[in-house]
Amino acid sequence: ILRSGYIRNFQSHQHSSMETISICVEGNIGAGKSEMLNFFAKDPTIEIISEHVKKWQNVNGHNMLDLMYKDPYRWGFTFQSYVQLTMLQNHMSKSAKPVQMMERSIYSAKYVFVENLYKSGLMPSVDYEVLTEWFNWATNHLDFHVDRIIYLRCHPETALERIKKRNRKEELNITLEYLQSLHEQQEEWLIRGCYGKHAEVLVLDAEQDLESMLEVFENSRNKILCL
Ligand code: DCP
Repeated sequence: ILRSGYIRNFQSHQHSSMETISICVEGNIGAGKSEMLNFFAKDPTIEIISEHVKKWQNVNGHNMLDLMYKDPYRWGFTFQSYVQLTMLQNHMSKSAKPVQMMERSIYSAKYVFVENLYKSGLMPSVDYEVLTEWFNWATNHLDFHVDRIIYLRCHPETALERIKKRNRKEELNITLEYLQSLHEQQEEWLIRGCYGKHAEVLVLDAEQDLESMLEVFENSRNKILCL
């Protein structure tokens, strides 16, 4: 039922050429999503929605991201419900430009992070059920669509290397095992389709260094932008 809402949104969009094309960039922590958005930000026909991490680091003075990493069992629900809200705000925002590109989506929040917290015993089942009900309701009743998901696919080892290099203070204790579980969830969702097929998925090999990735973005521009 929850997927039919999404598919309905997706299909109805297919019939309306006037609507903005909505693209979500997905991939593990450290996969290079921000770099991709920075690259496309130079195009005046694309509206970029990023900066989500900054919001999570300062919820009226509270660093939710930090609290979540310090004690996921206590703060996972609070954090993920805030993530869900910020993602919905992004999905619902209207753009005057023909293409809108956003970092992550409400779908990765649920299918990757919430599922992973629950499966690994880091989220009480009552918290999981409440988040699931909110997610089901929002994706079935709110009017937004996603046309394409770009999956920046890299090995968890590569993601860990990049996370260490950028040294975001909340992420110092991220382990390879954690990234492997997130990777598995992404593969379930975007490659094996275990949560249903929502939007068209374009997989890009994100193992390469930044310079090569920028070339990939340039060469795959039309495919990425659904042109
Ligand atoms: N996060 C989380 N739950 C979510 C989404 C993200 O716990 N539903 C966490 C993981 C990271 C931080 O938030 O610690 C930001 O992760 P992102 O992958 O969204 O952003 P990055 O800046 O890591 O992406 P990239 O390095 O690909 O640009």
